[in-house]
Amino acid sequence: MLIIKSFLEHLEYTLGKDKYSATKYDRFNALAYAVRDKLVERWLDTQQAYYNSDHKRVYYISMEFLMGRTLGNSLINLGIWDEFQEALDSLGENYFEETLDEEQDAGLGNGGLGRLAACFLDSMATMSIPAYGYGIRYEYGIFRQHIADGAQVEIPDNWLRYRNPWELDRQEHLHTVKFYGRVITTFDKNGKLLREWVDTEDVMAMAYDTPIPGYQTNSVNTLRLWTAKSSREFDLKFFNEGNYIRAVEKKMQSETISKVLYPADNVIEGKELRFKQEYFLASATVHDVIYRFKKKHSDMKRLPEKVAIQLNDTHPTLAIPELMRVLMDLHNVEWEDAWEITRKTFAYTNHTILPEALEQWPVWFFEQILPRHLQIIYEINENFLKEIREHFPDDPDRLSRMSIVEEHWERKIRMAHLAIVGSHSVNGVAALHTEILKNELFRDFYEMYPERFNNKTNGITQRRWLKMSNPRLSALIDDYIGPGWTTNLYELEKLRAIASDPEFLERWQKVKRENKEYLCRYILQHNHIEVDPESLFDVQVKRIHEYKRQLLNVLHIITLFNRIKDNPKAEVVPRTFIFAGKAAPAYAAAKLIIRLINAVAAVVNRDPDVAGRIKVVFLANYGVTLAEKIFPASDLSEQISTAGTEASGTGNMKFALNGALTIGTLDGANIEIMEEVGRENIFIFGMTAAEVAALRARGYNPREYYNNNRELRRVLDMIASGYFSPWAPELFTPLTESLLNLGDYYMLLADYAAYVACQEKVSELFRQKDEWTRQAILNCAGMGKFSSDRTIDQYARDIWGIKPVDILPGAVELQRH
Ligand code: T68
Repeated sequence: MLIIKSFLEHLEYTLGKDKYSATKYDRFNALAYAVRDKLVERWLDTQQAYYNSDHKRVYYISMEFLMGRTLGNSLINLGIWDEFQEALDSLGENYFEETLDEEQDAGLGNGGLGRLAACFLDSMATMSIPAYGYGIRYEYGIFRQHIADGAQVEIPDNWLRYRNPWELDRQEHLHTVKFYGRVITTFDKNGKLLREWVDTEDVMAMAYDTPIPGYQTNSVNTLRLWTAKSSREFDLKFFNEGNYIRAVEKKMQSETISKVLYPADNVIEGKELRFKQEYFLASATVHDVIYRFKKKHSDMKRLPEKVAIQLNDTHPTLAIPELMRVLMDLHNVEWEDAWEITRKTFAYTNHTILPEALEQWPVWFFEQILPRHLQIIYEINENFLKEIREHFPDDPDRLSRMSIVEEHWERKIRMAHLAIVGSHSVNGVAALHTEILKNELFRDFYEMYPERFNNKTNGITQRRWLKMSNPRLSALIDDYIGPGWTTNLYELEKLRAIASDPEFLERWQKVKRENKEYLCRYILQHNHIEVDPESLFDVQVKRIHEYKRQLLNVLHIITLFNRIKDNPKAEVVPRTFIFAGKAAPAYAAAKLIIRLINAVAAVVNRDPDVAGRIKVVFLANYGVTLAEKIFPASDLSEQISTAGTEASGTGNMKFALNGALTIGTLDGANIEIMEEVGRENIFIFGMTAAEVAALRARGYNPREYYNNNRELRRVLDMIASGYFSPWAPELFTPLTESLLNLGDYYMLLADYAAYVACQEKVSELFRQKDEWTRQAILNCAGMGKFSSDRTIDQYARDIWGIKPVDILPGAVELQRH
C-alpha cells in the first residue's frame, strides 16, 4: 500500500487536490510522480556510476524522438505493472486503465526516424550502455489529425499546456547559442592567428531531462531536450535603449526556435527556422558534451576515447563544424588535431535515398547566420577536394560530384557529403538500403572510403511493441517458452517447435480474436462503423507518402468492389481494410490520397451488395498510442513500397512480432524479414529494386499497363470520372493524372497485377485458419533479429566501441547518507 500512499501524497502535496476535486488528469499526474520517484534514485545512481567509472559514452543526437506515452512503459521496465494495476484498481473499477489513458503522447517526431530513436533509448538503457539522447523540446509536437468530410485537418499539438510530469528542468544547464554576427581575425601574443565570431545574436539553450529506465536493470539513462530562452544580455540591450515592446518582441522571436516540429516525413523544407533549429540542437549539445568531458579531462585529443556522437540522419550535422569551431577557436586545438578528433568522434546514419529528403542548405544562410561555420566548411572541402585529386587524378567530374559545395544554380552545402567526410562511420538501416548507398547514392564516397560504410539493420523494442501493447499474446508466449524473450528476442525461435500444436494454435487464435474485438470497439466508438472481428484485418498504417503506395492498396480495394458488384453471389473472404497515417500539411497528393480512402470507404461501406464482405476504415490521428492498439489486432501487414525506396521500415517488424503475415515488396527490411521467417511464410510480390531500375532506364510507360489490363483500366476510370466523388467529379483526377500522364514515378501500375494476384493467395490462405495461424506463429518466431537490442549491440561494438556498465543498486546510497 506504499504505492497508494505515494499516489495520494502527490495528489495532495504536489497537485493540491483531494479525492473530491481531483480530475482524471490529476490522477494520472499523481501516479506519474509516484512512479518518477522510483526512477529518480536509480537515475542518480546511474549518472554517478558513469561519472565515477569515466566510461566512454554515446550521444545520440536527433531532431526527433517519438516517445509516445511514458507511464505504462515505466511500469513495465521497473517491473511494477501488476503491483500498480492491483493497487489502483482497488480504488475503483477500471481505475488503472483509465488513468493510463489520460496521458498525452510525446509526439516529438514524424515517423520511423523519430520512433527508431525512441526504441534505441529503450534498448540502450536496458543493455546498460552509457547513453544520452539529445533533441529539441518542441512546444508543439506532430499535429493532431482530425478527419472532416473525409479530409485531413491539422490541430496544433500543444502537449505541454498541462504539465509534463516526466521532465525535470535544469535551469543550471544553460548554453549560449550564437547566430548572425561576423568573423574577425586577430592575433594572440605569440602571433598566432585567431578567429573571433562577434556581434552575434545569442539565444540560450536550457536543458530539460527525462529519465529513460531500462528493463529489469538499474540503469536509468537521460533524454536531454533543449528549450530556447532569450538571453539576459539580449533583453537588457533593448530595455536599456528604452524600447520595451521591441525588447519583448525580440525575446519572443528568439524563443520561437524550439516552438514547433516540422511536420514533414521524408522531405526537407528549406526554411531558415529549421536551419536555426538544427544549429541550436547541434551547438547546445556539443557544448554540453565538451563540458562533461572537461570535468575529468583536459587533453582534447582524448575526446574520441570518451565520446561517440551518432547523427540521426544529416539533421544534426552542423555539430561537425561546431565541434571544429569549439576545438580550434575556444580550446586552441590546431586544425589537423581538431579534424582527427572530430572524425573519430562522429558517425552518421542515413535514413533515406529520396532526393527530396537530402538536405542542402543555401550558402547564403551560412553567410548570414553561421559565418564562422562557412569558413570551416570551406576549409574542410578544400582539404577534401585535394584528397580526391590525389586518389583520382584527372577526374574533374568526380570533384564536382563529390564536393561539399554544390555549385550549380544556387550555391548550397550538401549536408550528407559533410556528414560522410566528417565521420568515421556511415551506415544504412537495412541491407538493401546500405547496398544502394554504397553502389548508387554515395558510390563515389564508397570508392574512396570503403571502410567507413556499414549496415545496421533497424530494430524495435519488444518491451513496448509486444510486452506492453499486447499483454494477451505476451502472457501466452510466457506460458509456453518463458519470459526470456523480453531481453533476448531470439528466444522466440522456441515457438517454431509448437507452431502446429493444436492447443497452442487455439489459444493463439483466441488472443488474436480478443485483440480484434478490442479494436472493433475502438472503431465503433471513433468511426461509427461496425466491423466483423472474424474478417481479415488488412492493415496499412504509416505516414502517407506516394512511395509507400497507399494508392496501390486502394486500387486493389476498388478491384474487389467491382468483382463483388459484378458477381454479388460469389464467395469472398470478408476483409476489413484499415488505414491510418498523417500527411504532411503541405503535401497535396498525400492529402488527396486520404480523401480518396475516405471517399472509397463511404461508397463501399454503404453498398448493400458488398455488406458483410469488405469494409474500409480510416483511423484518425495515427501515432504511437494508436499503433499500440492496431498491431496486436492485425492479420495482414501491408508493406508495399516501390522496391528500392523504403530505407528499412520498422512497422513491418511490429506487425510480424504481433502475429500478422506480411504482403510486401522486396524492399528495405522486408527482405530480411523474408529471410528470417522463410519465403513460404510471407507474401512477396512485384518488381525487385533491380527490375525497377532497369525498367526506369528502359523507359517506363504506365499507359501500356492501363491499356492491357481491363480491371485496372476500369478502376482508374472510376476514380477519374468521379465515381467516388459525384459531388466533385474531378476531385481525384490529379491522382490518376500522376499515374497515367505524369509517368507514375513509383510504378503502381507495373506492380498492380502482381499485387492483386498475391492478394488472392492471401484470401485463399485465410480460409485455412490453422495454416494461417501456423504461419503467423512462424513469423513471430522469426523476429529475433529485429529487436533494437541487436541493432544497438552492433552499433556499440562496431561503431562506438562502448561496452555496458553494471550499475550496482544503492552504490550511491552509501555516499548520500
Ligand atoms: C524513415 N525516415 C525511413 N524520415 O523512411 C524508414 N525525414 O524506411 C526507416 O525505417 C526509418 O526512417 C528509420 O530508419 C523517416 O522517418 C523522417 O521522418 C524525416 C524527418 C524529417 C526530414 C526528413
